Amino acid sequence: MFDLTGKTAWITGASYGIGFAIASGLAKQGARIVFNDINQELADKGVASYKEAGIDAAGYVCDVTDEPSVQALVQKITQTLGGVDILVNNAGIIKRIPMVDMSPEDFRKVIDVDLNAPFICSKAVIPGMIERGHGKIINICSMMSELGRETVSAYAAAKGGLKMLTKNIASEYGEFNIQCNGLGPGYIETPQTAPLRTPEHPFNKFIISKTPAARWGTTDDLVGPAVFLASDASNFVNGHILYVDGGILAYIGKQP
Ligand code: NAP
Ligand code: GCO
Repeated sequence: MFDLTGKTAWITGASYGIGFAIASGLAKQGARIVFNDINQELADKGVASYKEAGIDAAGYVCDVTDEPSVQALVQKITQTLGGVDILVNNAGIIKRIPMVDMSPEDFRKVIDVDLNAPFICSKAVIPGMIERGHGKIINICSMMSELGRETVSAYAAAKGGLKMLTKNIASEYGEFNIQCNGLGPGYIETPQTAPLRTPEHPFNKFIISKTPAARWGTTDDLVGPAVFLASDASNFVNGHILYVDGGILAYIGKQP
């Protein structure tokens, strides 16, 4: 039930980081991989990285906030590979700025990539999924889908919205055998969190004290849960946010 042979998976923003790890895991289960990045250099680098991992991934340049280019990419995937069976809305940015110092432009930019883009990409693939009678959409949520913290107001608003978009897609399209779920990573070692993981950064120790597993997550920790949500094993799981956080959301934190 975890076999993805014959399925086409499109993972957005997956030249590296969490998207790359999830795509690699889906490929190991037999899925054909398509990914996009915002510029050619990164897309080329991504193709080379997948090749190194023995994966023949198709990489395209596409800004997920731009509906015409998203629609064009989905059309190309449909013409060449028969359509998108699994969509992982992974592309995302964060801007860590105290809210009162944040410009509306910066706030909008985060909402655009982290919330509007998953709407645009899901809207582009759902008609084909309805036609083919099945589909999986996995939205990469966050601890910030549930919790707030200083300087990440836009990101938390986006990821909170993404949780509800996930539930709404599940509600609106479940009858067409489309399952839409969220994957909520805890704090994971990727370029996005690199600024928080320098040895002298107080956040480093803080997160370890807030995580029962007493460690940062790795992208490998996310692969099994992603395969589950992408496969027949989760055909009756819909509108669920699967947190992969080492227990952060269950824990008050180690007393100092
Ligand atoms: P990352 O290392 O910053 O990678 C993000 C990827 O998204 C990059 O490839 C980036 O491409 C791409 N991207 C950004 N804007 C894009 C756009 N407009 N169009 C297409 N691609 C775009 O981030 P990550 O840590 O792997 O995170 C991936 C996802 O997991 C994000 O949604 C993030 O919010 C979420 N997440 C991360 C953590 C964590 O601890 N790392 C935890 C929970 C959730 P460029 O390099 O060209 O910008
Ligand atoms: C931050 C981090 C987090 C992680 C992740 C947690 O500044 O708090 O970047 O937002 O990226 O989303 O689940």
